[in-house]
Amino acid sequence: MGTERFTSEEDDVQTLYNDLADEHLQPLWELTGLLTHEPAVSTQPFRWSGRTLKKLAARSGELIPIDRGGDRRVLACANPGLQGAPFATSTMWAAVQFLNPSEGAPPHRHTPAALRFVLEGEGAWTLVDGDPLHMATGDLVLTPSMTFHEHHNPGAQPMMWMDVLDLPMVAALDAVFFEEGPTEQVDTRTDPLSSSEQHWGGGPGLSPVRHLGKNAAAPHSPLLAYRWADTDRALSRLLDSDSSASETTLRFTNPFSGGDVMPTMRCQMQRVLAGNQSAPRRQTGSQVCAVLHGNGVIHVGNTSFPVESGDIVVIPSWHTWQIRADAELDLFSVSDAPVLESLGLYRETAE
Ligand code: 1HN
Repeated sequence: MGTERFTSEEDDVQTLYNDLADEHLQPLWELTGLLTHEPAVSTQPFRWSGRTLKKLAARSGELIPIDRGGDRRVLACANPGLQGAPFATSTMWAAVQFLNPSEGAPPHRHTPAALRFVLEGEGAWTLVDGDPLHMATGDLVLTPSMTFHEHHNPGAQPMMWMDVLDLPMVAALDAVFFEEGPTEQVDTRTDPLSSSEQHWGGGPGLSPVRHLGKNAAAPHSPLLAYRWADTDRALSRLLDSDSSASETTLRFTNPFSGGDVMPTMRCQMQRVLAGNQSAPRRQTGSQVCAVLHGNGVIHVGNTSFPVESGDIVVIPSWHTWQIRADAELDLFSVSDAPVLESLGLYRETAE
């Protein structure tokens, strides 16, 4: 396809523009919208209802076998601002994945990093490089870049969870690689405690000396599962420590480095007590949020979404957002903030 042919009323300038277009060149002086005073954001504020996601995922579970298309039964959240792309934000994929009892999704690995967050249910396992990680409500499970991963559900109930990947960002960088696993067979092991947690989940601030040196080069957390019981206890203690506080936020961190769990995605959990509003905030970079518990309203830019547990909400870059909790609200969020921070592009304002 040719590049845009600019027009001029002066004949010799028009001739120049024709010659430029033939050479795939564009005159900057005719271009507008390249440098905006503030980010020109295509990603739109949006909410996917948890009830609807659950119903449509269950219908997919009845109709669609798991081996059709990518070996995963996944409904991608497609942001209406992104021209039909199956992306929740310009940098992040978000989706729900559904597994029937006794189903398995075979191993593969890819450069885009992924995480799973469970909004409801339990009884499925994700194996990360062969390590079986149980999944239950409120748990965060990591599948860092290029780790083999597979899922299976030995339970009696179907299971659904949210997937978030940095796929659009890795695709924009032309760095997507994908490989099938060494076997077609799903590994159906179900250890009660993963090896990752045996080594790194022993207790607050306790790191195994034997493994400390080994993780130095890894860009992601060696702890691959963050359990709801721990997150819940930490949130409660933070709020108990300050009787005037009406909200608090925890960041999921790499116990080895203290940094984010993965180099491209930041994970946090915010609790807003019933009858309160969080402070309004805005920052560069986009967020995918999921309501774990409670209900209320999330204001994003000029839009207000009534939310309840199970809902997924997108907060685009540089949009002011605020939470109103009608019932105590726990909001899990994933953002691309580590990337913006490491590139010197992170900005934040408290309104
Ligand atoms: C993927 O590997 C999974 O392994 C889920 O569960 C969703 C979306 C895009 C690309 C890879 C999974 C995915 C995905």
